[in-house]
Amino acid sequence: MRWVYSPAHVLHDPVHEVQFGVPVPAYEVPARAEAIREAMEADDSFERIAPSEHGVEPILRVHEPRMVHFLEEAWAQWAEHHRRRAAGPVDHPDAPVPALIPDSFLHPAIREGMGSSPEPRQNPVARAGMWGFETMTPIGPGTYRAARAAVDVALTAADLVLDGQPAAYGLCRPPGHHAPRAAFGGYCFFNNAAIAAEHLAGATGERVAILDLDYHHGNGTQQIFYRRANVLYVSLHGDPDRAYPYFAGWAEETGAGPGIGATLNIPLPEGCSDRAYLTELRRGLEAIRSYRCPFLVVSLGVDTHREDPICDFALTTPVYEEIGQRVRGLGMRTVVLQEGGYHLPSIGPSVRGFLRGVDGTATPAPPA
Ligand code: Q9C
Ligand code: ZN
Repeated sequence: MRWVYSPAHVLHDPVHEVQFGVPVPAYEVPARAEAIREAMEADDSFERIAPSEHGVEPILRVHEPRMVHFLEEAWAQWAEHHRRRAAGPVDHPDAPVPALIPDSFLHPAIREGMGSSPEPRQNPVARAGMWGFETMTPIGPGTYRAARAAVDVALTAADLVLDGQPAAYGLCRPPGHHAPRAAFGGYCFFNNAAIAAEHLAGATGERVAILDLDYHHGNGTQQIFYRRANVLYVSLHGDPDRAYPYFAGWAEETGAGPGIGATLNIPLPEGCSDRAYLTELRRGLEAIRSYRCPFLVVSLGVDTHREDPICDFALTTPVYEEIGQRVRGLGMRTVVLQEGGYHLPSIGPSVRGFLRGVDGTATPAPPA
């Protein structure tokens, strides 16, 4: 299988994220993608490809242009804002500029019954609070370039499949599935999977299915396609009654308007085992089969692993191969894109195992 990687991901290098109001070491770090790269490069059945530049247009087909514009200029505006404040009595004028993390959000209740507020333009903290939805996704000096490169990785993987490869993998970093049309958050800036799905649909006129296997519900992807009949969204994830992103992912959410029936959520309990996961996966794959379309985008998060530090499922490394084989059984043209996975020692083998399953090169089971 061919797979796509850009070294530009290292430009997004957050030090801290803010959880429950407290700065903790960032989980979504460059070492994640490097661990996956190393596992892939140790396996001769994979061939690494560099991404090609696709420009900003495919992003604008999915995302609010004002948000894209904000992300493009956020760091420069924040650095300037910080320098001006630091010139006061508190800090040294050339104190290092910390990452931009919003502290105040445009909660819908603030403006209830009053119409919308104008977009803030002066203060980068206000802008971040308009376009961001939480405090775990810092913006640093290279964040925009890394996020743009992740989209190029996704689109290049989609192009490989459009050009006839049965499957391809894009090692996207930062991930994407939490970003809805008009916000960033959940370690995500641009929704790589949604942009790839739109690219496949636009290039062929065919319908596209998305299978989201990340531990977290892909609220962004669901939102982008919620009213669309030509993109099916299927997700297995930690039940939002206990798990981030808390405000989407219930089984009762099945789409709206023309998209009714084109969203399927499968929320799962704490401690979900290999066996329970495979049983529930069957329902997801059945829905994709019934949808009858040629293309599949997989949002592959391996934060379902039992060792993952921020999640609570109990999957073991070997099951990812089995999951990949079952996805292969759909017989669809498949673009696999990286989402989460935070346990550095297991993410490489888990991702590689899944891809070997999809590719039909999985290691044979030991004799019984
Ligand atoms: N205290 C992805 O896996 N932290 N994003 C949740 C809440 C944010 C995960 C913990 C998790 C974002 C792509
Ligand atoms: Zn996740």
